[in-house]
Amino acid sequence: MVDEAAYDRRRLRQWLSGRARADGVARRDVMRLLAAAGLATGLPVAAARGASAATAAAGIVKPLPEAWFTARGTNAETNFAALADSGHHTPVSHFFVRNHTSSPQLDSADWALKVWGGGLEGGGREFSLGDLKRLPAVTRSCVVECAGNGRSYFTSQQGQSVSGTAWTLGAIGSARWRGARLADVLRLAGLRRDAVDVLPRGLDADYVTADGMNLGRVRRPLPVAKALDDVILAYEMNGEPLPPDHGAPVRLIVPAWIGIASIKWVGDIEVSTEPLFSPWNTDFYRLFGDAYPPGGSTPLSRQTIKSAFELPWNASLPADTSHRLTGRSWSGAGTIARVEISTDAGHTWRRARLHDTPRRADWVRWSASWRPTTPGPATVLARATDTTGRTQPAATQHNTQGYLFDAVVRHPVTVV
Ligand SMILES: Nc1nc2c(c(=O)[nH]1)N[C@H]1C(S)=C(S)[C@@H](COP(=O)(O)O)O[C@H]1N2
Ligand SMILES: [Mo]
Repeated sequence: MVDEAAYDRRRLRQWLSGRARADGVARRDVMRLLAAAGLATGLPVAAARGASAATAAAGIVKPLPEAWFTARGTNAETNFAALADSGHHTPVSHFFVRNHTSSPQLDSADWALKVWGGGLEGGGREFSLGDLKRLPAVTRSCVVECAGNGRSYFTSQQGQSVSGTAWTLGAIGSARWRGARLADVLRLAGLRRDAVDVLPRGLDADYVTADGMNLGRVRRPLPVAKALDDVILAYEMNGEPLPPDHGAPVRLIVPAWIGIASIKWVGDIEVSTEPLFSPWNTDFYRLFGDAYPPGGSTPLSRQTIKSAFELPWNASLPADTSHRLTGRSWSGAGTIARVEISTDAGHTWRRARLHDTPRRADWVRWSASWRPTTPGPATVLARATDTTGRTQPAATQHNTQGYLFDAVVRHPVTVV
């Protein structure tokens, strides 16, 4: 970018328009904000957006074409319909982004991971990217999925109010991650036998809540047992160096756990012989509400079970034509055992055909054919069951922050 000032102005405009749509800020407020920032002289927000056919989310580096993404504030949701003809893994170009602030662009030559704390023998250790690459590399295919994925259905399907980003089902992606084992790094750093928690922390900016509280850098404790099991310090995604929006140069990948565990742009890891806390395991990422204790549930760890059609919301499907309905299902507990489809709002169900060998912490693609006959509105449903015997229910127990929605989503279509 040659003209840095112009770039900054464009970014701020994008940020304002993204925020406007995410928060329902009236256009007049956006214009007031723009005026305050001295930017109201240029294009109106809507025109700036239309011109590029890209959607704007503050602080995201990669392009966000409207066909592939829905911007939600500082985040970008993958449109499931855009995955219809892609392979098992989500291309980096289509992978959802969930940022508390914005993607920092770090220089990997300057980057180092500091491992420190009372849970280590000795004074800790630093690892450069080269150091990590010299350790045995592991490759793992798994999803990263936000704990709030599907949150909007608490409201649209169950009539309940919840706080947080109103995701549909696209706050998930699957990739082939490659990196060093966190277990190897912790052992080289002198992990003590009585260590209980590790606390990875991102190098992105401090997170300041809507009401102005600075919560510091994004960080969430992880029990040592999980850290030693299958966690990766990933430096590659789908065979390429990790891109800026997904945590370059190095992020954690914590298979089967909620997305917040997979800290991006990791800069340091505290190791402790005492349980550790941060707002991300005390206030956020616990279940609060009528069905839960006053202090909330225990901190969330594993993801739940979900299914999604690769079909636009309110898709039009011609009658008396055979359609191949496709989609994906996943579970944080077992692997997917079966997927059932209903094209009559849940009265009758039939098995979908699976197109991947179900694997732990990853999704499976599936398909089912449907030849609708009667024009008019219809509802299609997909319901997965995993190998622990868990089946997606008709409704999810409410929690105030709208985490872990697992109910069958009622997907409207119109037969024409
Ligand atoms: N440092 C840092 N790590 C982070 C986040 C963040 O904002 N900062 N967001 C978390 C959340 S809530 C999710 S769901 C995943 C999203 O990963 P992605 O943006 O690569 O899809 O990253 C997690 N790691
Ligand atoms: Mo998340």
